[in-house]
Amino acid sequence: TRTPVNVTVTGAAGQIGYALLFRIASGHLLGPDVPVNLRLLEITPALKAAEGTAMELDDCAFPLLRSIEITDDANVAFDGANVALLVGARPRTKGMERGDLLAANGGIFKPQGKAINDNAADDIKVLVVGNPANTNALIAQASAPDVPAERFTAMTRLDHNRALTQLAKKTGTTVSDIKRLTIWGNHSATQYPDIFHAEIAGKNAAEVVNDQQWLADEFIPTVAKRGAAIIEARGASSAASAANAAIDHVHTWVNGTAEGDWTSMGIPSDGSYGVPEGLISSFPVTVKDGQYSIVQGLDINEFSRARIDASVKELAEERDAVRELGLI
Ligand code: NAX
Repeated sequence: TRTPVNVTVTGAAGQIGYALLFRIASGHLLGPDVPVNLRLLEITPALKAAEGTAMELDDCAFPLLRSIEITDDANVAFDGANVALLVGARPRTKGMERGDLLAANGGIFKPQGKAINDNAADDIKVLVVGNPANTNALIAQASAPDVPAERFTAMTRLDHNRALTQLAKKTGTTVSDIKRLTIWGNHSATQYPDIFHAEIAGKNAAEVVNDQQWLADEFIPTVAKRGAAIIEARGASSAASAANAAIDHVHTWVNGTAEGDWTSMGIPSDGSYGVPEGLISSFPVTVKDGQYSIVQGLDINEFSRARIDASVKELAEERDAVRELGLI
């Protein structure tokens, strides 16, 4: 049997945590033959709720779940961690300026980055889900100088999955017919879902759609504003779909992309496609043997260029703001 993998989840008592933990424990994160030790990090007032979730995990008698540890100490939570899902974050509340939001999240992601640096396993892989995810990932990364920078990633897989379904609906196809879709930029309303390189059952997606107005006025805003639409409909933000995307992101990172396809991940830029080096931005990536690489050589048309640049500009502004706050 395989050695158990240590998986740390922060914000474990939150709504995404509740949707995520059961799927990790049942083998969906890493595979049906990989046992897991769960480490749940929460703030002190939420420890009791995390214990309640742990009781339910116990009651599932998952064969792959070897242990559950609950703590409010980041050094304990990340001790020996192989995979870290950073879900807990400070949400934007009414009247909060961007600077306040970034500072509040710096107070969370800076110490967590340091705790990862000091305690995690050598093969640690980090996924930041908590918003603003890309910049929170940058903050954590900056506090973990001993961890290779590329191990810090941010989640745009939910945006990717949202785009897949919107495109399938529009074209009367299924999501499994669609390949090579890309989310570029920030996980925010400026993100750019790109179908110009996507294929639907082997045909170019933009040609199949052949409707620039739908693309600009419906598809892109629907994907980019989906989070707000879910809140409006459900009275609460995306939880199960966000947890599902986190599972997809890590599963792909560990197990690879399918031949002929790629996915979207927020990763440190190496300067590809004019995205300044170091910004954590979403790119098309293939994954093999636990290593991702940016898909190279795509032709970026004017329509795409303007949208990628706008989202990257926002990321650069966020980076400058956290730099000014002394967080990176
Ligand atoms: P909840 O408010 O339900 O849960 C957050 C949990 O984090 C709470 O239990 C809180 O006690 C805990 N927490 C706060 N500070 C912590 C710290 N320092 N250490 C450990 N735990 C801490 O939020 P939920 O709906 O679960 O969402 C979590 C985050 O995901 C939010 O920032 C949200 O904006 C973000 N999302 C990101 C998405 C993405 O695609 N990247 C989509 C879904 C979601 O909106």
